[in-house]
Amino acid sequence: MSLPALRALPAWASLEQHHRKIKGVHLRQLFADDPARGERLTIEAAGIHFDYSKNRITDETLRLLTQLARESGLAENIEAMFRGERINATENRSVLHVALRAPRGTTILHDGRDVVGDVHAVLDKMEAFTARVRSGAWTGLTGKRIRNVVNIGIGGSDLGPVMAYEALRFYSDRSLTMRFVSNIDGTDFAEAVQGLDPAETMFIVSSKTFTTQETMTNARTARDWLLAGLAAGEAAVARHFVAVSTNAEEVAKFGIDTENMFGFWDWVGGRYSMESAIGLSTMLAIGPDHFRAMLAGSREMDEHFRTAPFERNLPVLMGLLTVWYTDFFGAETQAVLPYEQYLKRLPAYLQQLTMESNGKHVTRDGRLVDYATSPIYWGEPGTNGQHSFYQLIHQGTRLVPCDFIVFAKALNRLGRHHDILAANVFAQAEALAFGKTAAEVEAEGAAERLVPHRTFEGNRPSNLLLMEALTPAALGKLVALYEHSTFTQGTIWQINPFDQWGVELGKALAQRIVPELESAQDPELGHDSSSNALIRRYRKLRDA
Ligand code: G6Q
Repeated sequence: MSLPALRALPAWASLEQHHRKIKGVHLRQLFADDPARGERLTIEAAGIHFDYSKNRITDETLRLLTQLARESGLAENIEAMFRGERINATENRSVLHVALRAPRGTTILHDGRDVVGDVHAVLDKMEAFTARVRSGAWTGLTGKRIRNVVNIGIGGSDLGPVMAYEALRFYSDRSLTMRFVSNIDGTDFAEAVQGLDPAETMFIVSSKTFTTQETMTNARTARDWLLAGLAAGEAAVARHFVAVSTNAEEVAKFGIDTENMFGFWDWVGGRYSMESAIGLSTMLAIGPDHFRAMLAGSREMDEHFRTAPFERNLPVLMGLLTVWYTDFFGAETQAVLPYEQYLKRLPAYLQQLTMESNGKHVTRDGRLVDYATSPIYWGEPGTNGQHSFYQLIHQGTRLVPCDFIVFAKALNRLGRHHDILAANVFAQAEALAFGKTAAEVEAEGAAERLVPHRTFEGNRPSNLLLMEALTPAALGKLVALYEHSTFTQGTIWQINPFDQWGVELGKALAQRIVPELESAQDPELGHDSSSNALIRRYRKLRDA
């Protein structure tokens, strides 16, 4: 669908005008004007209580933002995705991660084929495999059961599995040791296998393409480590390696029995793949029932996204708020602050999801954008961040919209810990919004010279997501929520969130430089003077 340029949409002009009126209005004022605001500007969606009252918005803002979504064709775009249209036009692919969590018996057609059946066939295969490993029926070459599982993958084949493993560790089988190797830096592999007995170790090589330089280098190192450790021949590979991939040919070449390959499809993008077979390590850790519960959670959010009116649609609202701050307030970043230690890798996971998706400067039809696209996502779990970078959020010169995430029930109930944790998240959202005026500081008896230092301007916006407990389903909901919020943003910005051409240039250059570092003779270098000098110096230092 060809759209008028974003700035030419009527809602955009209205939002610009509206922003001029609202930018000077303080949240203190907005709350004073409407005593019910804190309850009114909330929604319940798929078990998430979403409080967006502490945003610099009025009913008019919401009306205009949802109008922008309509004028941008968001409803049509959502339907196009769910129908399996090739909305990833630059790669001519459908985008069907929603099919990964479609229940058995439902139908989603892709090129005339029902993919839901295929999805469940793979899930069943993963389940059978998981049962064999967890029961000890699957043994390594020497007959010992598998006690260690090492996932080798990078990017979308790593960040989701690591995040999900950490997030759902509470539910994991503690008799299995799970490790993850992604970086080409040999340290990653060396540390991941520290203390592991090769006879009890299984590697999952997770790579959609099975050609990724880092993953294949790590996989070969793993094979050498295993064969040396077991003093065995190639036959050991089939007992200690399985693959998650779409490339059966390369998997077989590596020596992995394709019986032990778990497939997925080109309509699952890397950063949208943690609920496909790429989640095999997750299933091994938490078991099939919990894994399926995670899928059901995502499914609930998918349904909500597809059916709820924009005004009550959680991913749509979150996405639109990000557009509001990015394009109208000039916010450059978005902080994600989970008050849940198990979600410590969520910000890193979301960095890929959001920034690899929407870090683009060209529209779907190839025009340069004249507005800002994805903000920089970042964050750390609370309360740790409070003792470090929150200073900047409270009193710095930048506007940093925050997503706070907290659960009412602790998984590890220890004395007063959880209430103190929750008190802190509520306190932070309140302090950011309302601040502390100079008059209040003075009234507390602060020395006059300290008053400016101790004044908090406030008016710092945040969302607060309150959920009951961090269950597998809750994680599935959060993942789908951010996926669809990202989709909403990409739709408004008229970009394709599903390709990633920007990672190609550096990859290609590295391929060219590797032989220049490895050659025995000093190589002819044809780079710029800086790169040439760095390569020479590196060779010299390395060989000294
Ligand atoms: C994700 C990206 C990227 C990809 C990795 C790994 O959306 O495409 O992060 O997941 O480059 O690719 P393979 O799974 O093919 O090894």
